[in-house]
Amino acid sequence: MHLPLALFALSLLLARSLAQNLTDAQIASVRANLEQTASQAWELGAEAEALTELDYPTLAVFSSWSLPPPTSLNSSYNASEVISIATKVVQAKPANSEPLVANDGAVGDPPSIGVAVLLANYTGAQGGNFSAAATGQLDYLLYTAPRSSAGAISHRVEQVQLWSDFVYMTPPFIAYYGAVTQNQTLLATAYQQISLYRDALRDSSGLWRHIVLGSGTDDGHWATGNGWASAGCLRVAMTIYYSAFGGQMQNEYNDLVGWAQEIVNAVWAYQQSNGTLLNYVDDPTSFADSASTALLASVSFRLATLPTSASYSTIPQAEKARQLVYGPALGSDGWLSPVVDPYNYPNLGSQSPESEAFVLLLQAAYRDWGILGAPGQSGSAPPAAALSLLPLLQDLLPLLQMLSLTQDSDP
Ligand SMILES: *[C@@H]1O[C@H](CO)[C@@H](O)[C@H](O)[C@H]1NC(C)=O
Ligand SMILES: *[C@@H]1O[C@H](CO)[C@@H](O)[C@H](O)[C@H]1NC(C)=O
Ligand SMILES: *[C@@H]1O[C@H](CO)[C@@H](O)[C@H](O)[C@H]1NC(C)=O
Ligand SMILES: *[C@@H]1O[C@H](CO)[C@@H](O)[C@H](O)[C@H]1NC(C)=O
Ligand SMILES: *[C@@H]1O[C@H](CO)[C@@H](O)[C@H](O)[C@H]1NC(C)=O
Ligand SMILES: *[C@@H]1O[C@H](CO)[C@@H](O)[C@H](O)[C@H]1NC(C)=O
Ligand SMILES: CC(=O)N[C@H]1CO[C@H](CO)[C@@H](O)[C@@H]1O
Repeated sequence: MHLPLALFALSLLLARSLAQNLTDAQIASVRANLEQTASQAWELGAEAEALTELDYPTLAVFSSWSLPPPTSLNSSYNASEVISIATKVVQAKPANSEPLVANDGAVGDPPSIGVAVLLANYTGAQGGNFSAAATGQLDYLLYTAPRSSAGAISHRVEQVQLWSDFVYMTPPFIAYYGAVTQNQTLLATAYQQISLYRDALRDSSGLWRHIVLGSGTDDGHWATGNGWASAGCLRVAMTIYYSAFGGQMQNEYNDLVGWAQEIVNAVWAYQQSNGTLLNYVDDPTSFADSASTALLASVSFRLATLPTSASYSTIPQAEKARQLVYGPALGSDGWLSPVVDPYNYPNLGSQSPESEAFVLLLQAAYRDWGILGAPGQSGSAPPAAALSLLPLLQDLLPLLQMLSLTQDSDP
C-alpha cells in the first residue's frame, strides 16, 4: 500500500480504538443539554466553539484548513448550529449597540460569539449583516472599552477589572478577526492582551488568580478560570500559527503555548485521587469540580496535538481526568457533576451549561489526539519512529477528522 494510505488506515484504527469512548447517545444528550440551556453571552461563545471543534473540526483554528475560512459550506457540512448562534445574536442586537450583546455588563463576554459571526460572514450565511456586527464589536473593544493603566482591556463595563475568563472570550476573537482580514496588528493585539492579563493574574506558582482590580476581586486560583486562560492561549496560538503571519510570529506562538503549559503544569499538581480538580485549585477546603477538570483535560490533550512545540507531560493526568469525566461524573441524563455554579463561582451548582461545552471540547481534543496515534501516553515524548510520522499525520489530520465524522463511532 502507498505509505500515506497505510498510515491513514493505521491511524483510523487507532482513532477508533482510542478516541470514541463516550457513546453517540451520550454525546447527543450532552449536546442537547448545552443547546437547551446556554443563554449568557459567554455560554453561547463556548457553545459555538465546542460545536465547531466537535462537528466541523476543519473550521476550528486547530485545523490547518481553518484559515482562510471556506467561502461557502455545503448542505452536509453546513455548521448550521454554529451559524444559527451567530444569526440569533446578530438579529437580536439593537442597531445602535457596538457589542454583539447589548447591555451585557461584561466587556469581555459578547466577543466570544464573534468568531462564529465572522465564520457566518465569510461562508456567505444569510440572515444578518455579520460583517458590520463583527466590526462594531472589534471597534468597541479597541476604542471604547475601559482599560487598565497598563493597557489591558477591562473585562467589565462599569469598572476596570481583569478576569481570567476574558482570555477565552476576547483575544480569540481579536486574533481571528486579524487572521481573516490579514491584519497582523490585530494578531499582535490579541497576544499583547493575553500577556497583560498574565502579568496581572499569574502567581509565582504558575496558577492564575480569578479577578483583580476594582471592587469584588477574587484572589483565589479558580480552576475554571485557569482553564479559560490556558484554553484561550492555545486558540490564539493556533490562530496565529495558521494565519498568513505564522512564520513571522513564532515567538508569540511559542510564548502562548508555553503559558498554557505553565498553567496545566501548575494545576495538575493538585489533582485529587479520583482525577478531579478542586474548584479553587490549591484550596483543600474547596469542593470537587468536574467542569474545570474537563476543560483542563482538553487543554492537555490539545497541547499533545500541536503541530510544533507539542508537549506530552500532562497526558497521564488528563487521561485520569477524562476517565472521571466520561465515567462517574457524567449522569445518565448527560449532565456533568459535581460542578461549580457558573453564576456564583464560589458555590457548588447543579446544572452548568458551560460544563457541557467543556465535555464536548474534551471529546474533540481527545478524538484529535487519538487520530494522531495518542502521542505521549506515558507522559513523555513518543519514540523517535512515531515522532517522525507525526508531521505526516498532522498534514492528514483534517482528512482523518472528516473520515472519523462519517464513521459509526459506537463501540
Ligand atoms: C461538503 O464539504 C466537506 C468539507 O469541505 C467535504 O468533505 C464533503 O465531501 C462535502 N460534501 C458534499 C456532498 O459535497
Ligand atoms: C445542515 O446540515 C444538517 C445535518 O448536518 C441538515 O439536517 C440540515 O438540513 C442542513 N441544512 C441546510 C440548510 O442544508
Ligand atoms: C465579510 O466578508 C466579506 C466578503 O468575504 C469581506 O469583504 C469583509 O471584509 C468581511 N468582513 C469582515 C469584518 O471581515
Ligand atoms: C453592512 O453594514 C455596512 C456598514 O453599515 C454597510 O456598509 C454594508 O452595506 C452592509 N451590508 C449589507 C449586506 O447590508
Ligand atoms: C488593522 O486593524 C486596525 C484596527 O481595526 C486598523 O486600525 C488598521 O488600519 C488595520 N491595518 C490594516 C493593514 O488593515
Ligand atoms: C471525586 O472525589 C471527590 C472527593 O475528593 C468527590 O467530592 C467528588 O464527588 C468525586 N468526583 C466524582 C465525579 O465522583
Ligand atoms: C461509555 C464508556 O464506554 N465508558 C467507558 C470509557 O472508558 C472508561 C475506562 O477506560 C470506562 O470506565 C467507561 O465506562
